[in-house]
Amino acid sequence: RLKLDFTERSKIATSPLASKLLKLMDQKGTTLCLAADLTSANEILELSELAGPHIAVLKIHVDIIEDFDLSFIQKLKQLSSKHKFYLMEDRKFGDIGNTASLQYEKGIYKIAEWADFITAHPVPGPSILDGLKYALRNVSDDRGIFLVTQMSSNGALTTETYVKASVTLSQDSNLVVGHVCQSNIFSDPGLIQLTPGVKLTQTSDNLGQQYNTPEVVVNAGADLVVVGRGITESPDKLSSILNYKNQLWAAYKNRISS
Ligand code: UP6
Repeated sequence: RLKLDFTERSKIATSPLASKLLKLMDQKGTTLCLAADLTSANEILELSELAGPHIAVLKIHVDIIEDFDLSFIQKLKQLSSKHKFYLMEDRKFGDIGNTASLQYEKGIYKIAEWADFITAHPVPGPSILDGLKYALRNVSDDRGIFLVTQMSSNGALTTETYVKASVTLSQDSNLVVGHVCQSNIFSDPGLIQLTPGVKLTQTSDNLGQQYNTPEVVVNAGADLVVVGRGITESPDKLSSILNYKNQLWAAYKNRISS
C-alpha cells in the first residue's frame, strides 16, 4: 500500500467514494484534512473558503457549533463543490445499530443527508455498520465510513487485539473507506489511512493529545492527514495551510518513490 500512488490505489478501492477521494488527492496535490474545530458557523465558513483550494477533506464536529442551523450546511456544501473538497462529520458513532442509525439520520443535524464521510468506533461490532447502512436507505449519494481503529490520545485503549478485530471488520463492508489510526496496520491498498495528531510545533496538548510531524505520520502510513489547531490557532492561517499541505505532499512523494 505505502509504495503505490493514489491514482493506482483508486482503481483498487471497492468503495466508490474511497476511489474518488484517492483520485482527488492526486489531482489536487493535497492530503490535508483540515479539522475545523470551531464553535462559530461563520468562522468555519470563512476558514473553509480560505482553505478550500488546498484541502482534500474538511472535517467538522457539528455538535460543537453554537449557532448551528441547516443553512450553515447549505453554505458548506456550496464551498465543497466550488473548491472540490469532501465533508467529514467526525461523529465517532459508537452505539448499537438502531441508535447509531437514528443518530446518523435524524435529530437536528441530519448527518446522513450531507456528510460524505463519517467516523465510527468499531466497539459495538458489525451491527454498527449495519445500523449506519440502514440510515442510508433513502440516500443516493456516495457515503463512506472511517473506523476509529487506533486513537492518538495518550493511554488509548485501542490495543493490538482491538486493532486487528477492527481491520477484520472493515473487510466485510464496502461502506468502510479506511481507518483512523496512527500506524500502518492494514495492507489493503483500496483503504485509506486517516491520521490525526499532527503539529509542527508541539508534541502534546494538556488533555492527552499526542502530536507527530507530517513526515513521521506519512512514513507511518498516513494517507489523509488531519491537522486542527496547528492551523486554526495559527496567526497566519493561509501560510500554515500551505506549509502543512506542502510538507505532507513532499512526504507522500518521497514515500512512493523511495
Ligand atoms: N481525532 C484525534 N485523535 C483520534 C481521533 N480523532 O485527534 O484518535 C480528531 C479530534 C480533532 C482532530 O477530534 O478533531 O482529530 C485533531 O485536532 P488537533 O489537530 O487540533 O489536535
